[in-house]
Amino acid sequence: MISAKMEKALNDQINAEAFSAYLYMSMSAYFKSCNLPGFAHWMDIQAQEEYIHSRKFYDYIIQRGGKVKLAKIDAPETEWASPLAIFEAALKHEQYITSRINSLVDLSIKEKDHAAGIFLHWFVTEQVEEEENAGGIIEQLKLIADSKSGIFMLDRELGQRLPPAAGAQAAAGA
Ligand code: OFO
Repeated sequence: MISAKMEKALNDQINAEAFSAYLYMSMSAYFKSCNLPGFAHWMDIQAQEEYIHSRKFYDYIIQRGGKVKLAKIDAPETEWASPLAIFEAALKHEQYITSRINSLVDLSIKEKDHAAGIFLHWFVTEQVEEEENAGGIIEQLKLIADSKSGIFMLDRELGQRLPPAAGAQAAAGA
């Protein structure tokens, strides 16, 4: 069993991850409207990953005998000034999610909930990758600056991003 406090905190995180999916879907739609299909594809894959994150919390709550309580998802932004502004917003959002995961780990320690602590370790590692991904693209966008051919090349590169399951297999060398 999980405590009522942990159950509430994990349910809140389902909502935060679902909002992440919504945010990246909105960013993808914006890139589509700018005729940048590769950037849009990258954000679509990101949104799929976020859905998987929300499901991990959903499944864990049920596995531990808790009750899943889904809540309303806030509306994300729909307009940004540039590709750089979008990725800066994505990085800021990921840093916020990292702080939430860290608070959940703190709660697991406070409550001596070792199972939750182990479950949350995957997210601690994932957040390192999430911040690195967004930060890396920000660096590339800063180098490209206003170069249209640079944006075109990066769009092609981001369009190669593999979907979550295939990406995990490739990383494992399968
Ligand atoms: Fe972007 O890692 Fe979940 O929210």
